[in-house]
Amino acid sequence: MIGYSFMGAAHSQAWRVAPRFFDLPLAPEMTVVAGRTRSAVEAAAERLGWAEAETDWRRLLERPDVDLVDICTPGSTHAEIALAALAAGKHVLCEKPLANSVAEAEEMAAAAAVAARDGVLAMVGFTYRRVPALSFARQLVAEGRLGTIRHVRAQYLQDWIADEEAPLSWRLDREKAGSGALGDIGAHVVDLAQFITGERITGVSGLLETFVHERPVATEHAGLHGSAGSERGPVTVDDAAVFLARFSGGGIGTFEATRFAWGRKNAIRLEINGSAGSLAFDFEDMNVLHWFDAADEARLAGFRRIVVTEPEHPYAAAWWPPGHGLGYEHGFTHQAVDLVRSLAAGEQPRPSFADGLVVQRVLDAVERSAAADSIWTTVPTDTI
Ligand code: SOE
Repeated sequence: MIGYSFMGAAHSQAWRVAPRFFDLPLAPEMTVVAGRTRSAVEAAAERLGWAEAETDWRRLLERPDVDLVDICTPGSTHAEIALAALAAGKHVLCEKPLANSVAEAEEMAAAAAVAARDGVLAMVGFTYRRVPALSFARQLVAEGRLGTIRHVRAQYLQDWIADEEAPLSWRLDREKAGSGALGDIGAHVVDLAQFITGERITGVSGLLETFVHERPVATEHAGLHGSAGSERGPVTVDDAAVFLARFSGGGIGTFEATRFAWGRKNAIRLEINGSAGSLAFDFEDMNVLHWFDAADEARLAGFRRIVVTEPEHPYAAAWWPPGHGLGYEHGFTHQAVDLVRSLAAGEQPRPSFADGLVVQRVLDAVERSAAADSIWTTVPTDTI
């Protein structure tokens, strides 16, 4: 694994727990973790359960006892590491978004397609696909229970930079993160909307805004938390993104991504209306999926609150008795399980790098649309 902060910790937990709860055809071994600072990476190895620590990720690629490289670093490093790992014949799991630009994502998807011919496989970490309620939502849509998709309403709302004095973390630096709320969290709902509906986004009209242009520079590595000194630096990404979308099946969508929604901590909210019914989900109540069936007798009809913890639901049988819900980390565990099973079977894991490129193209189209301001129509605000 390369990187050991928030995502590195989540992935480490998944590698450790996956074989304890699921029957896996291969046994994951947490061989070595890489990071730049010796003392910090050694402490992380100890804390997260890795056997060894390295300060140069390239050395991981030379080791015959490394089969899979798990990339948990900022987006600016994904392309270089993933391309080198695939060239070295290592399978790759890469955190989202796949890259910081469409050009990088195209190169990565092309390299992954070539590597796959030799059985070297790559996956991108859109983990929320593996929240049981969201996997189940996809099943319901695939079974035709929603009919033709008319509306997708998608939001990803957080509040960790709503405080204007929150430190300037790497996620607010375009060089490192590629974009702001759009790529960091908007990418997840773009992927989920397409995953659940089984459709593609074919066009967008976007609006991006940066509310706070300068923040105190972080005194230590700052992720979602961290402290800052008196020096200030520029925010170079969007703070919020909204966009309209058209879907390949004829439906339309509205998307919103922001880290300025006070009180919303990790609210991934999806509502999908089809010709035969509706689905609704909120990650802040992540074990529940709401389903409305338009075929129900009118006097009894209403949204059904389905607690997605029955053994018949995706992934649930491996865990606790019905009603004893799962949490954020379990999506990562399911990702590890599915990846190991795909590797053992020699099958392409999903989401593939090609799926990551699909998301990257949507993000890029939103940015281009927002920059062009082309279909934005100004409303006169002068008083009469
Ligand atoms: C920060 O907004 C963040 O950690 C994202 O980077 C993750 O992708 C998301 O799952 C949780 O929030």
